[in-house]
Parts: sequence; structure tokens; C-alpha cells
Amino acid sequence: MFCYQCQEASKGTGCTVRGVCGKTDIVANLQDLLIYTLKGVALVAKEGLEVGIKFPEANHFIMNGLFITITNANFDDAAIAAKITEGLALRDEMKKDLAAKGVEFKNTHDAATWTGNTVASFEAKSDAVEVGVLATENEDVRSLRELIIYGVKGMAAYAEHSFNLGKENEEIFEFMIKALTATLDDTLTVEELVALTLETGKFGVDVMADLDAANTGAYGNPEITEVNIGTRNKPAILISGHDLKDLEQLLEQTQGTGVDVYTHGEMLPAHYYPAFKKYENFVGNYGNSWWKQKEEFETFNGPILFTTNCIVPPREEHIKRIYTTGASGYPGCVHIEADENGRKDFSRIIEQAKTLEAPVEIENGTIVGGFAHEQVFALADKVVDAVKSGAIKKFFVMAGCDGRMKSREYYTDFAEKLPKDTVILTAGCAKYRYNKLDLGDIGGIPRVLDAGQCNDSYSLAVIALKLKEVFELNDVNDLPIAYNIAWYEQKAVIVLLALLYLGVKNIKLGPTLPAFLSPNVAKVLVETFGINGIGTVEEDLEQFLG
Ligand code: SF4
Ligand code: SF3
Repeated sequence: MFCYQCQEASKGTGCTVRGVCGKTDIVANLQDLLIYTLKGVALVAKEGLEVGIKFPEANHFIMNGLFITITNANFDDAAIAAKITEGLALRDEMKKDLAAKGVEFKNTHDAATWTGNTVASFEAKSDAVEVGVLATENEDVRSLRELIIYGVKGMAAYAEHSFNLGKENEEIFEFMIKALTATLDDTLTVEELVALTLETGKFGVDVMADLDAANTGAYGNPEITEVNIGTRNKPAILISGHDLKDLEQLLEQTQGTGVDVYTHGEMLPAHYYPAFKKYENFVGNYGNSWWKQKEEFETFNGPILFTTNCIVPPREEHIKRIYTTGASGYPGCVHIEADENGRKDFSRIIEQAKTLEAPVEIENGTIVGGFAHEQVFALADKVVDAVKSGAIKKFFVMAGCDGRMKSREYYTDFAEKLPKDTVILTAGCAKYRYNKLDLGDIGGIPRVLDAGQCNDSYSLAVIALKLKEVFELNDVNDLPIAYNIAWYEQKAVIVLLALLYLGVKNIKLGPTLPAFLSPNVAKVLVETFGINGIGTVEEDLEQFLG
């Protein structure tokens, strides 16, 4: 195996024996082979698009396949192998379809022609050099190809959440096809790949806008909300990940059963949506970000439902009360599939919950969030006045991911040491590094404004663009907003590319720069966009405020 797609890549260069995330080499290789299979499907789909033939099934397959390979989403080798089998069959059906319509598929790339039908044959194939990341010898080309692939993985995750709410965007699918096939094209120059990287950011903005519209269309605009972090004395289910449709179904099905529902990690912002407030059994948020789950699942006592990443390989004794759905999966954990109408039957989770103890309270009180674009616009006068009067000197966008590295203590420290006339804008699980600190408020505006999940970084961009308009500026970089982003997995990659596309400069990225950036590609990012790594809290504060 060779994998360097996340921030915790071993030694800052890549995992080669077993992932720091817990991915085995078999799972890592099968994920690479799944991506390779998707590229084959994309080659055929592209040929179709060129003559006006569309394959909706291929769009959905590509989206879901990409999502499965995101860090910490799916550790289930059997499920990934089944997906590869499905992909090969789909690819060959598509070729037949083209032929039946008089279109001869002439591309002879191995990704479009290889076959296999057993897990053993997949394992053998996935070990081959041509399949994995290292297939590309030139390190700059490899770096750009992977940067694009990781961006598209994040894009696929957001597209799938929209899709689950009945929204799809053909342009996003066509871009995924273009991007996947481009990574097989040896004729593309480094300059062309850089351009494609920026184009990935454009579709990143679009996919986040789509998801924002899907979420708010279905559940209303997030509003200021105090979320309970304590517990009550009833059996309960913990739901994690990002998929709001799954949450809705779980809340519906638990009505009247005596079973409570709590959110974990990235599901916390669900509490901000008006539509979920009507559920009396939707009690609060339990615990912290994803990497603390082993301990928190122990004290939670009830079953846990993962709708997406981030899964940490569980303790053996927890497996029987962990369930997965959507793109997520873990060997031994029951996976719940949707029926043809998208309905998921969570009754076995509910039945199990009834037999287990209520959660142990590990903290109490509340945290405040719900500052997505509409809520901030509703407060616009107050915010603009505070900026004009100098009560707010600067905003710090500290969106992104959390992770287990000790170096992430930087973010708690940074939040604590920020001057009292600054406001943090956050989204994603990065917030858990400072959302329980008492940072106070500025004239009633809390100093930590949480917009929501990582995809709601879109809200932060919308807010920035709105402020630019209000203050009549020509450049978004002239606003009193600084960016200190934490990243971990590939959704953060698409968020970052989206910000670059919107013209945001001088983003600090930490806790370390991606292992997949070659020195030359890193240089382009530094020179063109002023991207830079974090230093010490003092140095960085000096730089931002100095
Ligand atoms: Fe390593 Fe991250 Fe890849 Fe897991 S996802 S194998 S931790 S680089
Ligand atoms: Fe978190 Fe995985 Fe990235 Fe959605 S849940 S931000 S790390």
C-alpha cells in the first residue's frame, strides 16, 4: 500500500504498511483499485458524453465510489471488493450500450479493459504498480493528479448528501468524469493540471452551494441555537457523520419509542436546523470530535450510527452496537441499506437501544451555534456597526477538521490568545478545539460563530462576499478577515480549493502541509496564493495582526 491522502500520513510522507487511520494494506489497495475502476467507468462515460449519450448510473456510481475511499469512511474490504465487481460490470455494460448505438469505444487504457472477478484477483491487481498513487513517476504530475482526485473525493461526498435529498447537478458529475480521466492522460502538462486544480475549486463552490440549498430547502435555515451537551436518563442512539437525511429518518422512526437521539462529531450542527427542533427526543450533542470516539462510545452505552466518516477502528466489544450506512462501512458492523425509495429501516438499532443503559453524562451545559449565512445576515447591522466602531477588529476563519495529533493544541491556544476584539468564524469539526472555551461576546455577538459542518464553509464564503459588498471593496482580501484553516481529510481539500477559486489569499494551513504536495507544487501554491504553514501561536498572531 501507499497512501498519503490525509494530514496524518505516516512520518509526513505516506503510510506504507498500515494506515495511521487503521486502514489495512488490503483495504488501502482495494480502495486504490476502486478509484482505478472509477477511472475506467469515467473513460467510457466521457466517450458517451462526447456524442451526447449520458449514463446517469455511472454518475451515481462514480460519486459513491469516490466517497467510499475518503479517509475514515469505509474499512470494509468485502464491501469495497463488491463495489469493484459492480464497477467492472457497469463499465462493460456501458461499452455495449455505446456499441448498440453505433459508437465504437476505442480507448485501450488498462483502466478501461482490465477484468477480474474474485477478491484474490482484485488483491493481485491492486498490488500492481499501475493502479496506485505511485504509478505516476513524475512527482509534480503525481502531486497534481492526487490533489485533483482528493478534491473530487470531497466534492463527491457533498454531492451525495445533496443527492440523498433529491438534488443532483449534471455539471458536477461531468466535471468528476473529466477530472478522473484527466489523471490518466499523459499528454497533459503541469500548467494544464494546475488549471484543472483551480477548476476543481470552482466546482467545489458549486457543490457546496448545491448542498447548502438542499439542506436549507429541506430543513430551513440554521438559526442561533443552544445545544445541550449533557444527557438525560433514557436509552439512546448516537448518530455521527454528515448526512441530514439519515438523521431525519432516525428521528422519525424513534418517535414514541422511548429512545433518545444524540449527535456526535460532525452531526452537531443538525441541532441548528428549525426542522429538527420539533423532535422532543432529539436531546443534544454527546462528546467531541471524531478521534475521541472510542472513549465516548464506551460511556455512551447505546448504539451508534455512522452516516459517513470519521470512523476510528472500534474496540471489539463495541462492534455489535455500531451500525453504518451510506458510503461508510466497517467489517463486522451491520450496514443499513436504503430501499429503492431511499427509505432506511433503523428498527434494529432502536430495538437494541431499548436493551441498553442510558448514556453516562460526561459534561453538562450548552454550546451555541447556528451562524450560517442567513442568521449572520439577520444580524448584519449589528456586525457592520461593530466593525465600523472598531469593536470588532478582525474575523478569523478557523474552519476545517480536527485530528488526533498533539500539534493541534495550537488551535486551542490560538483561539485563547486572540485579542478580545476578534471573532472566530468556524465550520467543520475543527471547532471542537475551542467551542467549549468561554471566549465571551462582543456586544452580544459571540466570539465563536459556528456556521455548521465542513461543507458549511460555503456559508463563511457567502458571508465574506456579503461583507465585501457592504463595505464596497473590490477585493475579498481587503476585508478584515484572516484564514487559519485546519485540515485532515479530503473534504477539507475541496473546501481549500473552493476558497482559492474565490480568490482568497494568504491562507494558513495546518497543522502540517499535505504530504501529497511536491516541493514544486507547494511552491506554486505559495507564490500564487500565499498559502503557508502554521508557526508558533505568537509568531502567527504577530503575522496576522502585526
Ligand atoms: Fe495514512 Fe491517512 Fe491514508 Fe489512512 S488515509 S492510510 S492515515 S495517509
Ligand atoms: Fe471532520 Fe472527518 Fe474533516 Fe467534516 S468528520 S470535517 S475530519
